[in-house]
Amino acid sequence: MQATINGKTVTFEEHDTILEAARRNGHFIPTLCELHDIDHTPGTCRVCLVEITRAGNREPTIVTSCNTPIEEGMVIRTRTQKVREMQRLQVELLLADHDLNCATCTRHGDCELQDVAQFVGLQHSRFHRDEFPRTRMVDTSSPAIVRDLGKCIRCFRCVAVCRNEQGVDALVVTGSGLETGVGMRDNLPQGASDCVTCGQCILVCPTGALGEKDETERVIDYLYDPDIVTVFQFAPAIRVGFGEEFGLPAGTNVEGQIIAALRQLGADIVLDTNFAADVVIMEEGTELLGRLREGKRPTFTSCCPAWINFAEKHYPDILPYLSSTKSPQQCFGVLAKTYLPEKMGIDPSKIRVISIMPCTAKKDEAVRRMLRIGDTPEVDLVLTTREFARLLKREGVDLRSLDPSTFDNPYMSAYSGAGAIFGTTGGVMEAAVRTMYKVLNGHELEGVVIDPLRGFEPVRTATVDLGGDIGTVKLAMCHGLKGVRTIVEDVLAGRADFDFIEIMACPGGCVDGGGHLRSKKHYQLHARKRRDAIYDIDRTKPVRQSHNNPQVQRLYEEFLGEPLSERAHELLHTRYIR
Ligand code: HC0
Ligand code: SF4
Repeated sequence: MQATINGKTVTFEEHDTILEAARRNGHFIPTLCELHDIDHTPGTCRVCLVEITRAGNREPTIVTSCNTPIEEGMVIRTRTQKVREMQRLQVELLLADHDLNCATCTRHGDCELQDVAQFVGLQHSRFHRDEFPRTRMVDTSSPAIVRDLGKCIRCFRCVAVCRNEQGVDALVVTGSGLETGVGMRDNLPQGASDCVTCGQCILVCPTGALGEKDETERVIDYLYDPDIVTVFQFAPAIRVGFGEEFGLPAGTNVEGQIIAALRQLGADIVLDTNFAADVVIMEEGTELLGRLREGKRPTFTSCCPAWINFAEKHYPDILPYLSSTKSPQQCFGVLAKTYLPEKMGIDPSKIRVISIMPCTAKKDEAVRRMLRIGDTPEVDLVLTTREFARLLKREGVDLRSLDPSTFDNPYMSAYSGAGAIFGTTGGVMEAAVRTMYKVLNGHELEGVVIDPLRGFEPVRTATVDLGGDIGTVKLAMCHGLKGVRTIVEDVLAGRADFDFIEIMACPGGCVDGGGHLRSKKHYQLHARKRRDAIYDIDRTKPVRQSHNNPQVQRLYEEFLGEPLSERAHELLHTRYIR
């Protein structure tokens, strides 16, 4: 089937829209609401206008290309004067109802609305108001996410991703006509809503309407306070996603540059969440073996905080099935304020633990009331990948110009390949198998990779013979909360036959977390490359099992005793709220 776009013949497939055919043939049409990766074409922004003349028809008409099917013999023009004028007017109208405080917006220079305004050649906005009326609220009630409705252009991508990709359905379209907007279900503030703070809505927002709660100012306070000892940790997935913020190819491992950047910022101690991931395996693996011996099945992993929020808010009956082991972020925090000061002779009250995470829900986790040591939070502050980039730019540090550095702390920085693969889906499970096998059999598992647990399918399963008194176990991994809903309902209804289930709330796991860099016009663009980079780290690590991490062995010998010891229980395990 053929049509013409701007005088060139294009071929197309049945059910193609004009926009799809144009894209496939290299013709750019601006859009703000449409997002192909999540099959979202609400037609609300109306900037994808084109002029068409249907076969056998002489009169051209203007249509929105995202939801108009292309037809045989159709003549399409994307750059006529009329199209350009109408697109420009449309963008002017969008800006008339937009808080244009661009210089103070976190999306400044990285905003799809700015891009489109440039594309249509808008040099003056006739309807601009110096003072934007504050009738549209800013919701700061969540510890993790800020919604600034003055910057919302009603594309409804966030509603679509929350409902269709995550199955949480916390966001809804509110009002009608000029009052149309996006709100939380039942008109609740975000902090009191069903939102689980996964941050997937932020990844698709074209403007600054959705973002994390920015904490860069507080980090700078800590860094320049001579009485404070700053202890930084960064998550498994950060090192393979952060380079993109500075223009490096997706999947570049910038661990060494991150260490160097933190030192240049003035960090006192730079450590690694991956070390704590190894500790988690020691605890969670031991806990799992105990539960299997007691006939308790299945056990769900507990390291993903949006999953914990989802379980608590949406399926409280599943909570008894969750591992009690804290996440690596929190195990790190508590050890950095107990074990580390004991070893290094530091006053624990001076320590501030700062995490760099590809995740918005980690902010939520850090303020949970059961994750405190007395009055002090285990983790003082969480920066997303995006905030960490903002911090470096604010402090004038260019990641690309830095020579890679290495960790120098003998207590909490070494990690195994098992700790590294936490950052991608199936990694926690694979890491646990490596250690449980050794515990049960006294020798290492041959061939440490468990292929069925690797991949991108939303649910993956494997049957593994662990040997010893446990024998064969059935494992499952599920990422993306829509699939999680199904698996949880199956477990509660007695329809699921699994021993251990890994859950990651974000589709793709932490390598595609809601705190990572946003890809304009795409959702989950770089997950594959980031995941492959994580597997490369595992492959090249001399130590690939958590129990063989010498710093983990030292932690148990000198501080914790055994996994699940009284001290380990007190520090590394938690409970959930019904
Ligand atoms: Fe993850 Fe984690 S693996 S949740 O995705 O378990 O954020 O990267 O830091 O805590 O380690 C995120 C990533 C972490 C934690 C670890 C786990
Ligand atoms: Fe929905 Fe996640 Fe956004 Fe909350 S953070 S509104 S759960 S997509």
